[in-house]
Amino acid sequence: MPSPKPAAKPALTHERRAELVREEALRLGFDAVAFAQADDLDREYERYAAFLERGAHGAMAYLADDPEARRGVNHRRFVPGARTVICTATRTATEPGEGVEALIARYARGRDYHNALKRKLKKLARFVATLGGEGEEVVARGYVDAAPMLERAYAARSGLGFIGKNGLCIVPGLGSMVLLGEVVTTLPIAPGDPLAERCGSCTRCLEACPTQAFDAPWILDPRKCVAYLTIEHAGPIPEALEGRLGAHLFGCDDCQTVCPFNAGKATREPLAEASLAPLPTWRGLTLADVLRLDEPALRALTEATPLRRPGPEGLLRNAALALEAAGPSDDERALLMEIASSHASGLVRATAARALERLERGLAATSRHPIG
Ligand code: B12
Repeated sequence: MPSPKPAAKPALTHERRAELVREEALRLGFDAVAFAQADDLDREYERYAAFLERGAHGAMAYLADDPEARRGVNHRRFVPGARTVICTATRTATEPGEGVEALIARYARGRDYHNALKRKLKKLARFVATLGGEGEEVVARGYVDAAPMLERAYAARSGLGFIGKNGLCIVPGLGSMVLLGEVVTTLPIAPGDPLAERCGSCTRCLEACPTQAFDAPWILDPRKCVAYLTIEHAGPIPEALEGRLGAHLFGCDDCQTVCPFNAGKATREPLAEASLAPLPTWRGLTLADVLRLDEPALRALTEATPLRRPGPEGLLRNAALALEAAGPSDDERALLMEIASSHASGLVRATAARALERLERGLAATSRHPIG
């Protein structure tokens, strides 16, 4: 007798898939998840094209490479037949921090997030690939940060959060101190609805920016943004901005710390993604300690963290400017003088010399971040 045919695997509804993926994403340690259709971007792409047209990408040449990829064609190159973008948010540190830690953007106080998030997105993609119906081959692939994808645009379409006037994706209940990551898949999943923008008449983020980097609400000029200048920009900081960065060693959260949606979110509770927890190293250091470190020591200290990106010279340049903004003690001034006259790096020497000159002329901008 022929054996009975196994019953065909019934296809899950798109809504059920959304429930299952949400459960799995939260189990894997993502803090929020939502679903967008993998459609091409239209108005968001136009904003991005205008951004390139203005030259706002500055030295971030990779943003201008293959611009079409950011319209959405990238998904179809790597995930032909893509139907859904699964958008995730992962909470970063939120607390003000101590010592030099307070001068490092919260997302960067732990280990480099790219590897940890990629691993988890891969796991989520593997799970998504099991949700197809009978004979339905599902392709799913993870993306985080570096891929040519307008991550905030899909996050907004999915309803994961809304884009605030500071340009950041604000997730209800979590705020904006989150990192985004996506799984693009051929699996159709019930999409979410975009959220209404909730900034109202508030403009605190625009006013708090130390370099006035917003041309208008939602429109950041990265070339003036402290995050760009301290992380992406090599060489001397442009003259008009050099004395205005405030006390920041790496990145800047000023447009987030003043945001009412982040109020009350500062907590030392363990993060779902443990690798983002602040490394204790930074807490025990002062800017003067950092300025006394040589290249090998700085490389060792920043190993496997986002602070690797600007390199030792870039970090020392930032540290000299942060010390200027923090208001140096007599000993710290003496250290700046020593650096200005004898540091091995010409960039660091010249930056310290200009910082001292501004201090002498009483031009240093006072810090928004007293170190303590
Ligand atoms: C390049 C880059 C930067 C550059 C340029 C930032 C910029 N605004 O373009 C610099 C170095 C300055 C930077 C800084 C920061 N970055 Co960054 N960055 C990126 C990256 C790699 C690409 C962004 C990009 O394509 N920019 C081009 C512009 C045109 O695209 P867009 O910003 O997505 O465009 C949106 C806005 O223009 C907005 N918009 C424009 N006009 C209007 C008008 C209206 C009415 C509305 C509603 C929206 C709107 O809509 C667009 C689509 O959503 C993304 C990762 C990624 N692949 O997306 C991370 C990313 C945006 N960065 C991130 C972070 C955390 C930061 C910092 C907070 C880091 C820090 N603490 O120092 C700061 C925040 C600065 C800020 N206020 O935006 C996170 C943001 C998470 C979030 N909650 O939104 C991302 C998504 C990385 C990640 N995977 O998590 N970043």
